[in-house]
Amino acid sequence: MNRANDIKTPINVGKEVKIRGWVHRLRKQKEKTFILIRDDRGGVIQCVFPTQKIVPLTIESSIEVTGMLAKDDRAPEGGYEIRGSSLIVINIADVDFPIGEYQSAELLLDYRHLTVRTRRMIEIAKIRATILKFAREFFIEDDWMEVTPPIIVKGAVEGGSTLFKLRYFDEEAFLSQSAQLYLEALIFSLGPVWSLTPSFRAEKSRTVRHLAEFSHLEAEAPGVCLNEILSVEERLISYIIHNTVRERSDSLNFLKSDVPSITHINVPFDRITYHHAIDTLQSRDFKILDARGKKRTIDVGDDLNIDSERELTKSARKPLFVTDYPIQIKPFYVKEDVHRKGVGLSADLLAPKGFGEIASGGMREDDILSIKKRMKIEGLDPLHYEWYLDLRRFGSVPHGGFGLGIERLLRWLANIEDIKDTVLFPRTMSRIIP
Ligand code: AMO
Repeated sequence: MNRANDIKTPINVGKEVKIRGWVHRLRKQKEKTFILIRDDRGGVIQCVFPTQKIVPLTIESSIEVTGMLAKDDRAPEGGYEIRGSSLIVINIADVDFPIGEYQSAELLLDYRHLTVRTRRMIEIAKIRATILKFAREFFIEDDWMEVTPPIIVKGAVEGGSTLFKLRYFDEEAFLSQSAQLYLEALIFSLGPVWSLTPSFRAEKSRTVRHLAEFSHLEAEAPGVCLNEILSVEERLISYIIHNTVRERSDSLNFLKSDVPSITHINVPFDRITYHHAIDTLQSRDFKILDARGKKRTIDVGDDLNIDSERELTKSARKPLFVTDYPIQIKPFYVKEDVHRKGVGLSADLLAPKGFGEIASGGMREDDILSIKKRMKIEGLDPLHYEWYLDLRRFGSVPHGGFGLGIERLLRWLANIEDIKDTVLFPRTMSRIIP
């Protein structure tokens, strides 16, 4: 079946064309009825019928139209229209289609199963699919093996407070927060590996960049150093964004993304140390809230949060790696620099223009005693991680990797304020339907 954008070309003018789709807009005049028909990829074309010849129609009814293609500059979306000769109704929609032009964000989320038919969501879905396509292409070309780690797991990776518990037969299990530990197990026999899985975080905070379920792209490689990991991250992201801009410029422009500035991003990305970041924030008198909700100046030892990352990147032009975090604010698996006690060999990657963290990665600790000690500090029971500790007992090698949040990348690239709009069916603390 033809799609609107394939039909709308000069060679089809004067020829009979056929299209199947949904009534996107409907305008009835005394003589003529104008139907804007939307195909199954969101393309639209105007169809015109004599009003007395047309059956009563409603928004979102599914129809099949046949007619002659004509060029008419008054026609929306490209100046072509179909002068209809036959109209078959496949399904007449109820009269009260709930999505119109001006709806609250909450209502649009309540009706997300129907909102996915709006132009905005269609363009977002296209960009998302393109990002995933080029991510996979990058790894294939760079000789990484794709693997499929489990989603139901027994242990935390990113701290116990954001674990989703579930009943697994007669025992307790969790939804995976990160595939990292499993990827670490695979590098000994499969070399550089990567995966794309849903990760789950029981995030209690409502922010514009946290979801309870997100698409997590993770990679892990043996025999690498921190610089090599960061280089893979920047090459991957650069490959994704340049190809996505090339293939989806219309969608990005529709969403008012800053395409020219993204086009100018190249590797290497910028880098600052954690201490430099704190100095910068202090010089701007940047305040954070303490545990009692009182404002105080940010200090060494504080983690960077959504506000501090926004402040650091609000005028940045390219992504920024923050390196050399104090080891105590990083998870148990982050390797401590043997030459600089207390410094973690890891880095967070912050997107420019205030969008903040999109990826995080680094070298993995290979000293088994140190891992066990830090697990205990984090309240994790090393007994649950015996299999992981085996990786340090049997032929451990220096290794590292990273995790990239697809929704965070899409949010930055497509200039989307709320991360809920980067997913077709978002999961948050207050939303599990539809
Ligand atoms: P981290 O917890 O920083 O690190 O997660 C990696 C990346 O995943 C994305 N992300 C999220 N996206 C949406 N909603 C959330 N609630 C959410 N939480 C995280 C972010 C983040 O940068 N295993 C380590 C990574 C590693 O060292 O390999 C990890 O999961 O983009």
